[in-house]
Amino acid sequence: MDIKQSEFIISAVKREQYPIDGRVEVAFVGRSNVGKSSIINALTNRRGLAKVSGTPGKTRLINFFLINKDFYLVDLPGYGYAKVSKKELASWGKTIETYLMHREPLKRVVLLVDCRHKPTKDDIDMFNWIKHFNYDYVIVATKSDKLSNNDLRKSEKVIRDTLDLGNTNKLFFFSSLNKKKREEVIDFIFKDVVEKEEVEEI
Ligand SMILES: Nc1nc2c(ncn2[C@@H]2O[C@H](COP(=O)(O)OP(=O)(O)OP(=O)(O)O)[C@@H](O)[C@H]2O)c(=O)[nH]1
Ligand SMILES: [Mg+2]
Repeated sequence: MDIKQSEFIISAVKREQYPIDGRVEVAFVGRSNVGKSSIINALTNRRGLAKVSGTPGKTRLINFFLINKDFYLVDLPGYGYAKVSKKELASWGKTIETYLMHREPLKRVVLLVDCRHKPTKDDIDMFNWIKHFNYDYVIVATKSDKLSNNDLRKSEKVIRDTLDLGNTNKLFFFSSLNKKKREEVIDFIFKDVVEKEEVEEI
């Protein structure tokens, strides 16, 4: 599949603001600064669709993007940013929890981890949460341009071991900078959850 069309729909905090048209949703989660906004822009080929910033904690709301007029890509606020106040942290947790608690259209969660670091406790907590709520998931390791092939192999082992992934094919390395394997990562993330459309196209 390809992403031919994408548009920003709404920044939401409360449930009442979420789309109600029942279209399938794929949500992106990860630590602040992991490269969530960047990968959204890389996959949609839209430079400024999601705001990228060197300052962590930029995305505080739940952003809904409509893709190919068919399904939603949902950008959740990043976690693990040390400098937020307790009040902000509580409000972040509530925002994410409210969304993940019972979100019927949500068909898959994409957990992003930085390939240069061992997944943090926050990453592991988030991953356990996703599994607890029984969502289907895939993991994308970001910023792969920053490592040599040798270090990428080491990183893969660390990520697989830390998240206890075994040899499942649920892990993919990507760089939003060089966008290598863009088509493959799009298929990896979206294809089987939005497959209905593919079948109809044939
Ligand atoms: N080298 C490299 N840098 C990247 C890549 N992806 C993101 N970055 C950089 O990492 C920083 C954070 O990127 P964002 O996409 O804003 O990260 P985010 O996860 O959306 O951050 P928050 O919105 O704060 O949660 C920016 O300086 C990006 O330019 C990548 O694939 N390679
Ligand atoms: Mg962001």
